[in-house]
Amino acid sequence: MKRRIFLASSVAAALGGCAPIGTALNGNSNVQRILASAESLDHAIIGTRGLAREYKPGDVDRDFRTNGFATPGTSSYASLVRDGFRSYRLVVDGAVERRHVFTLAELHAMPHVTQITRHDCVEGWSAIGQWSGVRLSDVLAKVQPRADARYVVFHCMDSDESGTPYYESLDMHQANHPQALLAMTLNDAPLDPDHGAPVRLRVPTQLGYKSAKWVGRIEVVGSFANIYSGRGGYWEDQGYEWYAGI
Ligand SMILES: Nc1nc2c(c(=O)[nH]1)N[C@H]1C(S)=C(S)[C@@H](COP(=O)(O)O)O[C@H]1N2
Ligand SMILES: [Mo]
Repeated sequence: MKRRIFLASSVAAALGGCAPIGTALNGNSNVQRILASAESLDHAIIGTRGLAREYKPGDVDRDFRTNGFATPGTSSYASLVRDGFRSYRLVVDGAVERRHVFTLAELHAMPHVTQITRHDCVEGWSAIGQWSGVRLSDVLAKVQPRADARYVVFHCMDSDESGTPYYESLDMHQANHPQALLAMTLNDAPLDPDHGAPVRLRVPTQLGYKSAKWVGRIEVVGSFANIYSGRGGYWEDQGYEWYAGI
């Protein structure tokens, strides 16, 4: 894990961020507020609105490796797999006008987009895959984020050895990016359990750890200060940068 953190911060440093300062001062709420506003400045400069490169079918890596926590070993996940995810529900709630619980069929009935993009993991490997699913922005439009909404938090169905769940977050701007998908297929096949079935986030403009697998709930919030250790993601709580733009 130390190695992962080291690699993460060196990647952040290589990207031109001020990782060591940011990490050391992260505990201070005033500093966090300043960093949060600097982050939106970053987006304007780095161009989070810019599009990640899209590739051609011939570029796809047929063997897309898996990484991260093990596929959820819980009995509830096992029963989801057994019934072909018919009992899966995606709860979208929090700072929204109309909380909604989506079935997989409902998600499949929404307009789908397909993109061939590269996934970059901080551990030093990449893979090109063809993903399809619904735009996160379409799902958010359905629930109507309130004026106080600032972040979108993805709660996952897996957890570490001590039982702490994986989670991630994007700000509203990143969440409405046209390439931010709730992916349901990889390389023309329904997402398999190891790649995050039935629904995972795919954010090709950011490092791999942002692309949360096994998403069970999407919570729109004004702040993530009170969610787990308050830094916006499982790995962020261990020291990774929250902003992981490539
Ligand atoms: N829920 C969950 N999502 C996760 C992870 C994880 O451990 N749990 N690992 C992340 C990391 S570090 C990477 S590189 C990618 C790996 O996705 P893949 O297994 O489909 O290659 O998932 C990301 N999303
Ligand atoms: Mo990763």
